[in-house]
Amino acid sequence: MPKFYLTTAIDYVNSRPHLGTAYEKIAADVIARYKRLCGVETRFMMGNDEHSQNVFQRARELNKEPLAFCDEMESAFREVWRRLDISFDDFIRTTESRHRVAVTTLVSRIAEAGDIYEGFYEGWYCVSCEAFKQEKDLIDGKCTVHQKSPDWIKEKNYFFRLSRYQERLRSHYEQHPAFLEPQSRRNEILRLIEAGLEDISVSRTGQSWGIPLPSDPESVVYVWVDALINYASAVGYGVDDSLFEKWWPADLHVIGKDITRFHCVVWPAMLMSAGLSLPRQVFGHGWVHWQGQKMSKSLGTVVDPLEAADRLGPDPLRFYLAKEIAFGQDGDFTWERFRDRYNVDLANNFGNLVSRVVSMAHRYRQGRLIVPAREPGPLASIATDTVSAYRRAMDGYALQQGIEAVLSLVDATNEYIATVEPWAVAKDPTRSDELDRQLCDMAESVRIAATLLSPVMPSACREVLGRVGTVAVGDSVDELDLDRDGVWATLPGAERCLVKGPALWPRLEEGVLTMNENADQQPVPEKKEPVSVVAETPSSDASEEPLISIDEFFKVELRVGRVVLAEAIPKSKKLLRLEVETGSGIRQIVSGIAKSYTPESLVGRHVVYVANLKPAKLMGIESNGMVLAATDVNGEAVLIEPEDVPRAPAGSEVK
Ligand code: ME8
Repeated sequence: MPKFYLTTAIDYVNSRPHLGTAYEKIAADVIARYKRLCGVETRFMMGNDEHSQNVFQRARELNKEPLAFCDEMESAFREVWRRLDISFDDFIRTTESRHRVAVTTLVSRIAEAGDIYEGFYEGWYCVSCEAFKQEKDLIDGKCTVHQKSPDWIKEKNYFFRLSRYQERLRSHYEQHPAFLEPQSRRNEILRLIEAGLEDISVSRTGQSWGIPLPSDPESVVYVWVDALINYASAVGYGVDDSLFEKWWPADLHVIGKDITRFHCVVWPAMLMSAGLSLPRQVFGHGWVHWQGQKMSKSLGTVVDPLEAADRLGPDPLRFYLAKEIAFGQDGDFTWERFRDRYNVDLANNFGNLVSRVVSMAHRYRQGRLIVPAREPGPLASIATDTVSAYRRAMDGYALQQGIEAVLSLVDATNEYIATVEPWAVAKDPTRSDELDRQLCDMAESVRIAATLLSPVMPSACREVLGRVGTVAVGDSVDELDLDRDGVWATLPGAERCLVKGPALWPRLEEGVLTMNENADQQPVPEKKEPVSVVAETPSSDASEEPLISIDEFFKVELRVGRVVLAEAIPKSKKLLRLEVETGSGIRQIVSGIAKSYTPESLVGRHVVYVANLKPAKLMGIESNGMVLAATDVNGEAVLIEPEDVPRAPAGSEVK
């Protein structure tokens, strides 16, 4: 069985994860889940980088022992990763003894190779980067990443003969053009190597927080050297030879572009010196930007990933980050864009398709589809091409393109439904076989789309697969296998039971997720309650909802009203403001029927409305009630009107 060892950068724990660090873990998780979907034995490793001065200082500020503080932060990090559904196989902390053994062993091997010597360092050091800086790295005397003035330090240091590896590194890049992706990063690093490498400090003196240098326990190993070795210690280096032999070298290190130099110059040179194989590939992803600059804890420009996941769900967040930020490039996060993409891609597109397919299967076939002996329709070949395009993209870590490929299958399926009009076919009993074929093909298309999107949205796709009758709801997507499940199923006679459920991604109205750009950079939700859902797509029958008693039903006061005024609400595509004559006065109701009715067509019409609903504000306008409408197969609203208006004028009770 092929295998794949994948790592992310290990995080400094001086503060909690933010959306930028979470982006990296989500992207790596999509890759890990994709590999597993392809049947590859995968080891996905994450962890915490604890021997940083920042961590030590933060613990002191909080009056805590550094290790106790790191223990607390481990729980906080694990909780965030759990809530974002990150499927790491192991989690390493640099204060663990397995790591200490690995660092001691590897640094000793480098020393034995004659590559460590004693010297003296006088120069700049940026604690936020944990990096020695040269004048040329600073702008206006400040570190360009953290915009802070570095410290001037003078201390005894041990140096690593990095310069000795310049030629070997250059030839490694030549022989392994894919060692560092994307290509722009590779060019940057090659220029750096060709400009000449200087030896680097690998120890710090006068510090107690760290792993003692084997040759001089008065010094500690420089935190970056310590941290890089985690990739080896996580698979047993120096502790468990058979584990190490099985997994080393790593297939892919996923890291941010700011730390490529450490991973693509220092780390390979350390491995060369210690006589170990080099990782097969390093991918330097871009930054998540917030208001035009890198989201960063030291700059204080962060969004809490749990806040984002709580708003719309972890799957929509994973989807947004993987689709909207091309892997390898920088990309923006804004609350407005997050909401808009959610509405367009998930609520209106994929979610709506799932609802329509399930709804039609129930309307025309009681939810039970039997694959007919007829040839599959045009969706079969589109789906097959989609699977190939998806594989090509995902194999090259073009996550965005992989997702786009699946969305094009979703679009094609929506278009197919609009073209073949199953509702018209259903009216003709002689075309029953044709309808069976159409329903099966649509369901099959949704199944393939959900299978392919499962690495991105594991829990939502499990739900979708359950609804189209392929995975018992509750089963995990971990059992999926792309070779088997990414193939269009054509077995005549096979049965599939589709399951109804509530809207997967209820559409959000404008204003539900807004951001006060000038406030303390935290989202300002208008309300925490369920978001306003208008013109819901057809979903479940009353028979599937929990039953209510007649007394409960009578609590709802339904009345006939007559629309006397209707007007559009600025900036809302869905809402109309209605004034409704109730028999005893005029009442203002905001209704989500703008897509189905023009304001003019409503004036003078009789409607049924809920009269005892608590007032609510929609787009800042108070609504005193709710107009009732059915939804047709396309999700359009169809108003409920009394059949005989003169006998049931405005004010009449409806039971
Ligand atoms: O660098 N967008 O830890 P860290 C995207 N401990 N990625 C971002 C980001 C943003 N706005 N901000 C940070 C460290 N990252 C070291 C790594 S590995 C041996 C040691 C990425 O907590 C960053 O590039 O500062 C890095 O890959 C990861 O988050 C952890 O950053």
